[in-house]
Amino acid sequence: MPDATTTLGGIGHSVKRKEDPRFLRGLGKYIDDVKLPGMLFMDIVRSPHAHARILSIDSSEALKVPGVVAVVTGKELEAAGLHWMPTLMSDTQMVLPTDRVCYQSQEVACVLAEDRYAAADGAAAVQVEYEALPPILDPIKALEPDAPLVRPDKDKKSNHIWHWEVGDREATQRAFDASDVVVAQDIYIPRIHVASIETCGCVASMDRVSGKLTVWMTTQAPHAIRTVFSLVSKIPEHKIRVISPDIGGGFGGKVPVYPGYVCAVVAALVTGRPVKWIEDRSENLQADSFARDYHIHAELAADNNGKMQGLRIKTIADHGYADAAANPSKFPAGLFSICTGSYDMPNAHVEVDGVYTNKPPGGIAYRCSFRVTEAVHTIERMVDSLALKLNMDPAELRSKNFIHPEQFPYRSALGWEYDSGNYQAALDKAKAMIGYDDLRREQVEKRARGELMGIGISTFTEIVGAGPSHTFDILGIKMFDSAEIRVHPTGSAIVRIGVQTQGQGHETTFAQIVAEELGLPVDNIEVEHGDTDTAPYGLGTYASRSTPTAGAATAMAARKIREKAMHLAAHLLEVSVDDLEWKDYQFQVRGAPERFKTMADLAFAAYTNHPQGMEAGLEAVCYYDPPNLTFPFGAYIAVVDIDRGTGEVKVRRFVAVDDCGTVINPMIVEGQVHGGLTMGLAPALYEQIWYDEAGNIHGGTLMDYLVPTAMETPRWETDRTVTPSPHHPLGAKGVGESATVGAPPAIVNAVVDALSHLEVTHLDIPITPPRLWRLLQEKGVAL
Ligand code: MCN
Ligand code: CUN
Repeated sequence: MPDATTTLGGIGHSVKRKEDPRFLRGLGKYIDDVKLPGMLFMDIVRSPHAHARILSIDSSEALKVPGVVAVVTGKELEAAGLHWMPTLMSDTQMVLPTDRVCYQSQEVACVLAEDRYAAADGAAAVQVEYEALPPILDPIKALEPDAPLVRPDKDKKSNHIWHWEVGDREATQRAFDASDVVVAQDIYIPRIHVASIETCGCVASMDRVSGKLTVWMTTQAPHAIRTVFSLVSKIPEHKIRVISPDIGGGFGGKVPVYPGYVCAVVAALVTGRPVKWIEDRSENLQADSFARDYHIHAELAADNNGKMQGLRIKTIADHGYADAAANPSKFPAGLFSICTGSYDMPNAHVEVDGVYTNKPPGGIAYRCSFRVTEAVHTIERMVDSLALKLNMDPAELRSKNFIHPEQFPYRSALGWEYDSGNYQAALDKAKAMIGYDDLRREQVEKRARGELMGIGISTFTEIVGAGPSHTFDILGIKMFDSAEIRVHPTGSAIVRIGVQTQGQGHETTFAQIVAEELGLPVDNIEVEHGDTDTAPYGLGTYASRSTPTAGAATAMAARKIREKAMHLAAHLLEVSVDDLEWKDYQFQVRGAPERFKTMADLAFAAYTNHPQGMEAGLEAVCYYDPPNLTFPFGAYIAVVDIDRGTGEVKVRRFVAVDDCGTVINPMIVEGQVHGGLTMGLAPALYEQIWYDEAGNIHGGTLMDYLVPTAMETPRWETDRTVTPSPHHPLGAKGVGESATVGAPPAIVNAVVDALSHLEVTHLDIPITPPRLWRLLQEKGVAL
């Protein structure tokens, strides 16, 4: 007989996803499925230049295209004071330009038409006269004193945006002076793009009767967007409704506000008709927020035994023409300062400088909670460099430096308080799964035969769950999150949460939390989110924060309900609350377990038989402000074989042991890890966006931006350890990005390991076949 928790589908059960029946049958409701009577379609004219003056924009031919209703340019927006908008990092970004464009594919004008095709024909007919200007593309050259300005509109006459540093510079210097060995490395982490299946878009509609603006949009943070819309447009917040319906992948790319959204909203207000805007694939890849683009110089100091003494990092962050990253406002370089990783690093100092260039704005997205990928890549590569220098096994070097379980809560040299961890246990498990010692022996044999095989390790620490509201905010809005639960009389319930899903399965996992806490079956619990008119205020889904914040809020709200239910139970059973205990998902009389009330009994009583003086109903709200972030971690080991004839890297095996504390749904967590690993393989071996000297984008279409398919993806071998978070009510940590953060250095370390006997100490990503083949040729080992 299944036990109570199996029937309930509570925490720890691989409940099948409630959202899948609609997705698998093609019945999801995405933005493009929103169709309103009288709806106009918008298309965008984009700049062919990376940097140019706009001499004129002639819309007359476009307006002659049958079906075209209007053309909107920056001049029109300027008249309404809407041609610039704030970014989430308090920078400014053009909605539409009035006089210059700052990157290739920048929005120049938008065309509104009766259908999508007329809009596209209209956009092609808009004539724009440009005077090309030399683009500034290299962020290092952009910092030279005589470099031309990307942003002449700014008071500061420099391409330097901000300087940020943390740690103790002098103490770190002393540690370096006193150390036996230092390894130093330049590491470039290139620009990449999330390439979610669904591109961005919106439908904006103004109801002329109620005066209410509704915007269906591909956003990961509907409430924050509504507040910012209200502040910028002066439309009262209750007259704005933002709905984030089914979303076909977010991965961070749907956190920022893009000019297209704003143009569509303005067009709906001006024309009085609903307006739909949906990006095409190249617009999505070329103009939307990108990730990474960090030029890193790192140094790691240690003593001869391999005990780390200090870490020093200097980074130039290329932010394109505007700092439109979606970081918490006090963290211009995100949580890059997690770069001391899983190691007990006594001293560290980190500096990051943000720089403007003629490229699309951004600097966060791609499944990474605020620059953690860059941090993890740096430290995991540096640890391997050190191992090579000391001629020490990289697993042994890691073990020597891990923070020990008894050191938690652990305060890092850069100021974080790690909540819990057991790094050695995860590494031991991964080593056992993959057969580490046998692989090392195999490598020796293969090397003797001239075959190139490598083993790479990454033992990373993540930092997710922003955030404690005393340090974390976005544009001043504090980063808490929320849940609201209402139990209906017949024992079913609705849960509304401030975060939402872009594919993570929240409709299932949040119901599981309530099932566990209240003893109601998961099938009877509906989860609703993404609609600002109904969901409680929350900051949205990114930075793997849903479980740490709204997950905690859901548990706490359920506990408030349980508290009230206990009083109802005491009333019904005619005992004092002190005589009751919550056991086997029921309130039982202590010592007389045959006298009990289930949550369904109590829900009914809450509406039909509640004691005089008690409020009717059974519902609760919680706004949860986490006391700390959560620090999930993992140990990954990759085995690669290099084809000496083609330079192709084949990932033969990949073992991923993750620890995200208490697991709510093991199947969903495994799915998150599988997807995350594939998104970690991608930048390691395939994906990159780069710009040529004229500022033309490369990697701006799926012809040359290589998203891995089932063909390239190895069979992931996953397992886990469980080290609960001591401060989360369920002990759970986030997991949504761990694999993307942890995987790339494991693969790079494996490739470098395969070539280490040829004096190869580092490779930048992506390690593509042509790049690697050239290196094999140089080393005289290419076939
Ligand atoms: N989970 C769990 N037990 C845990 C931790 C998480 O069962 N201990 C479950 C959660 O309940 C949730 C899922 O795993 O269903 C992910 O939870 P969490 O780690 O809290 O992350 P978020 O829900 O906040 O998701 C955001 C994260 C981010 S930031 C990116 S980027 C990313 C990712 O999720 N984007 C995704 N995974 C994605 N998966 C899909 N399908 N689509 C995206 O856009
Ligand atoms: Cu930065 S990718 Mo996720 O945090 O949405």
